Amino acid sequence: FICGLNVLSRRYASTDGSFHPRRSLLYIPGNDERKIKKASSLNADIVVLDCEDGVALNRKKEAREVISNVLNTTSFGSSEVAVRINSVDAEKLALEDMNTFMQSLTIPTTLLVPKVEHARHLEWINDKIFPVAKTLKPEVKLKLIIFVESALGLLNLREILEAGVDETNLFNLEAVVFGSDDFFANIGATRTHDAKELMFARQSIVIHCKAFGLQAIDMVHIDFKDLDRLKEESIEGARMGFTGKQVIHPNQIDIVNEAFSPSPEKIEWARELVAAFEQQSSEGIGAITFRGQMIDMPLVKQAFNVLTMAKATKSK
Ligand code: 1VU
Repeated sequence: FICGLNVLSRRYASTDGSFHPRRSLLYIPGNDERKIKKASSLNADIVVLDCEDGVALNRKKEAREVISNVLNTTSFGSSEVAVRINSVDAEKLALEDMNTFMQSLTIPTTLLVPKVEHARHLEWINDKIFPVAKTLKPEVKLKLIIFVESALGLLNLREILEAGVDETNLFNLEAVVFGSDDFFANIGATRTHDAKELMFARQSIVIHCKAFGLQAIDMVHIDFKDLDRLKEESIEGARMGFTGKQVIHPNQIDIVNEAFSPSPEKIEWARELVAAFEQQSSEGIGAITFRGQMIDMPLVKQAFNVLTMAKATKSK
């Protein structure tokens, strides 16, 4: 049993061994200081200061300066603070982003890298982007979150993640984000209300992430005034196995946090199941029943995941 728990505690773990829930991942354009400052009073699990799609080409420099300044002067409470740099394809911009942030007094602990399509992109990130961090801040091992936003990225995801979780990397890969809008454009799909045209891609991302012990972050709901659909889509994503969802507006945060948090009933179920499992296995009983059902290890693991998430989000 203990062995099982050790396996579980490695899943989704951070560099420091702790678990960071990322139920809601809030984007803020990096050059919009007003919105960035507002984020410190919001309840997002992770705040993403964006240098990529949320910022026009002629505003990139300004965005870097605003972000560096804000990192040094603003507290974001219990929210994790991350920066989305430009993509591997925009090599020069990505390196300029990284050089600026690593010279800040306070550096972001988590980097988001968009549009990853090949395992060699991960190698480039490790060889070109992270050495900047290693040189300038040798004491910190940064966390990495990557985006899948194209057919090629999805097809190559297994090799990408194999390269990503290599322990010799300079970063700790923790999550994959589904970049649904670029994905739509890339495959030439037409968006429908219930997004059924994305179902295969979403399931595929969940499965790849789970196979490598990573968090899976679901698509963004861009119609930010339609909160009813956001709720449905968030519940659906959580049921599919996603661990969080991207958001673009403060009004989306609470709905998403709730959908990706275990309910009180689920927590009670998990507590009782783990207790029953521990007691009955200590008595040497092989076939274990709980509430009339047979318990096996996958169910115990599920229960343990529920308790881990409940503990991590308790104070939020
Ligand atoms: O009441 P206040 O004036 O103090 O605040 C406004 C507004 O500033 C604030 N707010 C935000 N604060 C932090 N982070 C945000 N993302 C954010 N969005 C808004 O909330 C108060 C109410 O805002 P509002 O309802 O008047 O909305 P706005 O017209 O100000 O803004 C709407 C947009 C959509 C422009 C805004 O929410 C936004 O910029 N969102 C992020 C967009 C983005 O980053 N897109 C790229 C990433 S998503 C992606 O790549 C996949 C498609």
